[in-house]
Amino acid sequence: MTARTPVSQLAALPDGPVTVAGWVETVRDQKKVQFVILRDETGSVQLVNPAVRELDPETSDAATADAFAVTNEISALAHGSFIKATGTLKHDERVKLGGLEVKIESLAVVSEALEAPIAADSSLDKRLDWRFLDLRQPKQNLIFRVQTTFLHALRTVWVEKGFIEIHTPKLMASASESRAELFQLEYFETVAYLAQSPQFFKQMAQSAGFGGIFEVGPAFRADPSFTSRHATEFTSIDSEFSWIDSHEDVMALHEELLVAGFQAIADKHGDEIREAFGVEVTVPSRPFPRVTLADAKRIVAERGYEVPRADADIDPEGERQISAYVKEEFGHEFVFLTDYDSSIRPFYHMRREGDPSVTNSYDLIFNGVEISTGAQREHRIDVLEAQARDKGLEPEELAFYLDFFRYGVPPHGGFGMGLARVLMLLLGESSIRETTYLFRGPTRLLP
Ligand code: AMO
Repeated sequence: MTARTPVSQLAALPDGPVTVAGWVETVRDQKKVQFVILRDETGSVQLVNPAVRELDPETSDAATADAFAVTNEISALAHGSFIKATGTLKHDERVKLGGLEVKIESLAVVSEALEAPIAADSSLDKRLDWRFLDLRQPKQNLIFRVQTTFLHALRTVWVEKGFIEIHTPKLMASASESRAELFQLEYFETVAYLAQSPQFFKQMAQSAGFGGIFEVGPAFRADPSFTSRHATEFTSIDSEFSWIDSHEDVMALHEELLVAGFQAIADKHGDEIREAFGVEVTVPSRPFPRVTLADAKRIVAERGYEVPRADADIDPEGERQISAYVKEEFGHEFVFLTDYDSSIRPFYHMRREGDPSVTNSYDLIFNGVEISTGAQREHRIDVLEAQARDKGLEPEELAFYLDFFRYGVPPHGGFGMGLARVLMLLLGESSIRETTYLFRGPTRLLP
């Protein structure tokens, strides 16, 4: 490892010699003194050099010659270059940036930068073209530290419950959700499909006797739309577990995970998020409000918004409206929409005992946008086959999946949740393009 002190650790050191390494954020090249703000992945620090502008080779001592060389190097520094500097650390309360300064003794340009093609205020598309430079901004970096904290908190809950982490295949012989939005690719002598979700394989784990499982992995949807909430590849947070009585058990786990995740984010990043994004992280209270889909449509109609198709799912504007209602009525940022009609749910959702026109399922809306779908699954093979047929699916195509239910399977359920959507809505960002490491859409396969 290169010997250097991460910037965040400087505050704990006494005054004395240090080596730091990072990107040149700014250079203030004044006549008598030069300042360089250096940033590494942990923070920024001010480097200072008393400028020596002239050198008399006859009379100057070695120290002055070194200072002269450093002065010239600083004057030539390009924004974004990666440098390593050795010098003397000094704690000084007058220095705005962290009350610290490093007086440079020697400096080396490790990797020189060209002039940056983007700035913080460049268009989103241009920033995505140069995503590696865009991500250097502390605000962008924070998104992925928040993501790490969130997933770590979720994993802690799952692991404490004895859930098993699985990694399901993304190359499949069939569709995993509907035949719409399906990517097909050549696969030797046949064709394969990219997994739209781990749905079938997380249910397989229930038949395999794993009990609770979770997966955080890629999902693919050939969705040609350009909305702020759709990607053709996204990270899906999935969980599935056995021995449930209804979708209420799934919602309870979902709440527990989100409370733990948001608590961890608030504790670790609440201040930084307020400063960088101007939003307050609210840890949701339990239970989250629940509204049936039918009631949600009625409520938004009473608010003056008519959902375009009464027999379909609530549309994005309807989601915004019901969310606004719940915020006003219950002061809550989340709402479970429950009791989805069987006609608009996949064949694998369990239909209600005594009223098969509704399913034991829900969507979770957060700050106006759907982040998740969950359900109790149909585990009775005869009912499952009938429901598949009812949806126009041929049981032969699904033979491998239906087999999971022929050899004894416990009642089970689970959910899938879009990671980038959660982060977008938590941070008040306008698009999942901002909260996805590298966005993939209909016209974006690069970088
Ligand atoms: P669903 O299709 O509703 O359910 O997807 C679950 C969640 O995944 C996210 N999501 C997307 N995010 C970005 N771009 C997309 N194109 C996209 N499509 C979906 C959303 C959505 O709520 N198997 C079920 C889940 C389950 O029942 O366990 C499923 O895939 O946040």
